Amino acid sequence: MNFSQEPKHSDKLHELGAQPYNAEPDIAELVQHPYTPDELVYSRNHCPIRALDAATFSVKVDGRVRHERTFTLNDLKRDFRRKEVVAALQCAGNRRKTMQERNGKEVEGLLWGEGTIANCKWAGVSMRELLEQVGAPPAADERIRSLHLCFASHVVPCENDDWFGGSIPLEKALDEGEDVLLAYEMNDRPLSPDHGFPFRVVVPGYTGARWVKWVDQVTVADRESENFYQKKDYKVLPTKVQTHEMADKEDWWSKVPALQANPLNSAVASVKVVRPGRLQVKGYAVRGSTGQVSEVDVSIDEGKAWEPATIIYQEGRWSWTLWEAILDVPEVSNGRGGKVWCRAADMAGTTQQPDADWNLRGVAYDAVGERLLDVS
Ligand SMILES: Nc1nc2c(c(=O)[nH]1)N[C@H]1C(S)=C(S)[C@@H](COP(=O)(O)O)O[C@H]1N2
Ligand SMILES: [Mo]
Repeated sequence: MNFSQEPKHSDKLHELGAQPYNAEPDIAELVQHPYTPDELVYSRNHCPIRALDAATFSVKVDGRVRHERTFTLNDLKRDFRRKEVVAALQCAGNRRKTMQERNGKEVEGLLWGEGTIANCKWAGVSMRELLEQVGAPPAADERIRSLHLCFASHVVPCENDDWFGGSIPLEKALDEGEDVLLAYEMNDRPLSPDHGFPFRVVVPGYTGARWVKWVDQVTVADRESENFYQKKDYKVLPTKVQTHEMADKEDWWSKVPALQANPLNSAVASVKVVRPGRLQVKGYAVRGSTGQVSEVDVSIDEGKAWEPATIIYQEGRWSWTLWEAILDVPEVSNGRGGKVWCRAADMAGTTQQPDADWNLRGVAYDAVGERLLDVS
């Protein structure tokens, strides 16, 4: 494998860590674009980023398949059609800082704001077609219900494990309508090294940790991935688990299932004075496991009264939702400030709740959005 120097990162992102590189955009800027431009896509890494050589880098598809095979980028492009999907990528740690602030209790992990989300057009190979090619059990086979599809990247050691990996139920990968991809493009361009060049996994609706970058192995397996980031991280531990020591000692990691689908969520991204006392508020919402976002409401009285925001962008099953609302708030122009809240609901009738429980790792925070009407 050929490594070149560390790639250059976008100067539009705020860095939370340099090594490994972790950075997120300003959300007021983020919601200006339905498709997140590459330079505003957050970067989340548990390992150093390497620029790989696409001519030699390959992914092996193995496990419970009839004939395992190895593919380079050229093989994937030659042997399969190109499938596109618009989907929001989101880190489980999105809104972690908000969880810490609202619950008044420290969480463990990088204090991400609300910008670890990106809505992109992904393109690559349908995971179902790839699996069919190597003779994985077909979707109609009852046995697939208990099988998993494991993804691994052995390119470089991570913070808590020698490699990075994660898994999803095989059933999800074999369902063409779930749109799982082995992707080689983001926004109609080859993936950048930061985002997984030459290829990464795309799992619409699931937490970012399963979207394994620089993936070099895809395995049909009886068990979920053994990787640290599947088994000992990215889990919503019960609130009573207050310390990492307790989580380890009482083995909470094996009692709690891996986080897969993202929760229904929303955030207020910007507040702009249109004229004195009249504000334009913008934000995003993102679907959870029960369906696409159908409505976003805003409130200026802590959720006693809600009024509908206007949805200005949504596309297909997996995109994020952009919304805006015009609010008449005379007090604000008199210098009294205030707050605005936002709340998303989905097609199945699921609605975001006012509060969400604290969890040790600060993952999947999904209480209603909140922002100061700070217009000074
Ligand atoms: N190989 C590898 N893949 C990875 C990670 C990683 O550290 N290494 N981070 C994961 C996590 S936690 C997230 S949220 C997404 C972030 O993708 P991005 O950096 O393209 O935004 O990639 C996932 N895939
Ligand atoms: Mo993540």
